[in-house]
Amino acid sequence: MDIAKRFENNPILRPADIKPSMPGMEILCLLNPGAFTFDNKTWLLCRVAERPPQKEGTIQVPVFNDKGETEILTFHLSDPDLDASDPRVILYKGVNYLTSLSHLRLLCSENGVDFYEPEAYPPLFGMGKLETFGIEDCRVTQLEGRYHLTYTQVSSIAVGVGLMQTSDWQHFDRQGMIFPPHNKDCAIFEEKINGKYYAFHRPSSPELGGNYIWLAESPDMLHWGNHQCVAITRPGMWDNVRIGAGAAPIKTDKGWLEIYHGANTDNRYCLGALLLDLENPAKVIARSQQPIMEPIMEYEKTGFFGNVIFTNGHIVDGDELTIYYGASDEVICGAKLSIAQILDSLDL
Ligand code: MAN
Repeated sequence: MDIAKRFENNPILRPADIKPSMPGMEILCLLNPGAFTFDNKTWLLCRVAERPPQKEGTIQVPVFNDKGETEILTFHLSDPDLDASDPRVILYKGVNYLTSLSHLRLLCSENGVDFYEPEAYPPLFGMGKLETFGIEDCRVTQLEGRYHLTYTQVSSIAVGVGLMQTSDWQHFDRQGMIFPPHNKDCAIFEEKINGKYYAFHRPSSPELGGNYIWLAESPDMLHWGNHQCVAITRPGMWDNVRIGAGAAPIKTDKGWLEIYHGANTDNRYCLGALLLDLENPAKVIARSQQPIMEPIMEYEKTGFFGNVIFTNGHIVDGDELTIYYGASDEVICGAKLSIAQILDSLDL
């Protein structure tokens, strides 16, 4: 059952609301923001997906080259070697390219609903060989006086998880890849457990196994071990093909509450919840049978890639959980949920 109360003015951010990062680019999608509080404001670290204006009969694909400059590759739609059936990714002669290049943009708000781009905080772009196809879907964890950013690093050779750390949102320590390919959807817990850092991550296995949620622990956030699988996809259900963690789990009396996304065979993305033991988060106490939020509004059903609700950022205030999410892979929306109601829905 959908128990989310959507913001009345959804979508709160659309591609036209911000400027492209450079001349010659247009913003195709604004999506999947990390969320955090800083300087008494609510902030979103939004994924901005850009591409050059398209010329008829072709697909123009942007990539970062070795020098960190944006280069445009052109593919002809009539080329028999081109598979352009997915709007997000094309396949040419056995090689995948993304149709857009994502960077991360900081926006802030006094009321959590009306967001603007402050001048003093520059965008974050991909850097180096492992980010030539951009950076995406950043989770922001507040811990020990710093912000820890876990995001998807995309390049022609890999999709993995990178870590950046900051305390002022002006200077960033780029720590490189912490979970090697194929991996994404990483969220670091906002508290240590028995002296160790914990994180969810989502390795993908093309043969045995699948797209499951895993848990790892670390002494320093750079070296992760004791990997354990905590949740797998469920045949015949709404999350039967792909699942992945959202933002950092919420600490409740009943356990760690994690909001996750699940996709089915039709690529329909819904949200559900997992409840994990406070002392041993590898132990699952409960899991949503039905989604707690699913694409039902027009802006969630149609867009760049329709029928998608994807979250990787939220703000907790007592029982009130404000989720920020990407809808239809194109716009950013907000919704409020009651944590008690989510726990009730788990039939504990
Ligand atoms: C998938 C989708 C895209 C994303 C790529 C790379 O194809 O989630 O939106 O850009 O993976 O992460």
